[in-house]
Amino acid sequence: MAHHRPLSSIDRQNIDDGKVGLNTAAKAAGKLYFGTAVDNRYLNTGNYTAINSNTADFGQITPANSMKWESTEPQQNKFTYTGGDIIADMAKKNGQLLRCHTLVWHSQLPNWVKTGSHNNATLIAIMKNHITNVMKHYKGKCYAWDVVNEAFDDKPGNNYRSESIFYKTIGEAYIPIAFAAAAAADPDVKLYYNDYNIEDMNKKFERTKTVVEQIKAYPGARIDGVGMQTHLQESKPLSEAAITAVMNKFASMDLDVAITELDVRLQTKGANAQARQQRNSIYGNVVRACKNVKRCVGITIWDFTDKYSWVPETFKGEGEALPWDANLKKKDDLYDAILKAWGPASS
Ligand code: 9MR
Repeated sequence: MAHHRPLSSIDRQNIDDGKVGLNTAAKAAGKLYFGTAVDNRYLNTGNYTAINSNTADFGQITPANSMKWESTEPQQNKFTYTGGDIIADMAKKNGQLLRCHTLVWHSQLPNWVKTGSHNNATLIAIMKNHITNVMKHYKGKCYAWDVVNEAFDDKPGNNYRSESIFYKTIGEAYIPIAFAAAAAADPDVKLYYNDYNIEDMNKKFERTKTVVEQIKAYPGARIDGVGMQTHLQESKPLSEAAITAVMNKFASMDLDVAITELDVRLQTKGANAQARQQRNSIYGNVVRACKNVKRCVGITIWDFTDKYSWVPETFKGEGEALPWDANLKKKDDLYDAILKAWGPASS
């Protein structure tokens, strides 16, 4: 008979044996995967690859950097897929799904795109050429593509990012145009809009909703899902109900949702058990929200170890955002919180 209970010593034994993990638990809850970002830079260090290749924990991977424009088309029309191919091959070898990230973003662009002199027509052609080439190269290998990433800024009003070369040159039409090019390049892969602060109804949610409507109305364009990056802070908890509500809104627009870059950071100096407990419970809220909503396909954490997290590099004094610590040791408390939130794997 089905029953809910805390992790027992038998569960613990199964975890240690690698039989039960974050991914197997997600699948038991009806999801496609639990996954992690992986960065080419760290593949041959320590047991990094052994951990990210353990499919009990990770049934999906995302390249953290190597499919971005500066890596795939560093010079105009000269495509280089070395790093991305390594990740794609690893996913295939491990039997993991691959989320491909990302085609059109204002950041990590080569200079020829960022500071080149373009007009509307030339930049549209450049963008379409990039999308078409990269997507054709990875055809059949990606479960999903983040077609456009982070189109809106963080200032009050969350307007289109004025620093984006695409917005500056093409205007807001660049987004539906990109989705039309992506739909033409590969009819099978899932096409996503991906952003942060959209998991909070009070922030970029409305903007995202509008952009989805524009994409859907544009001839030839297709959008299958919204990627909620979900870079959260221990000091700003988001409830299960709040995240569930946002997911349900996207689902009601006939979209899949995916948690694409989950981490929950805290102030590391003086961090105590209470702060870590709060972080763990926010992770639990995200997992339960995904469990609640049928159209939520899965969750990806943005790398699995604090050692290689983007957080300390970006936010001074913050960290401890991931389930493996800086020595690549599993944090039992956070790991178990995620596992429990998925619910018992059997019974
Ligand atoms: O994890 C990535 C890090 O290694 C890069 O230095 C950084 C550069 O902007 O990008 C990081 O990944 C970002 C992702 O592509 C988009 N959402 C925010 C992520 C964290 O910055």
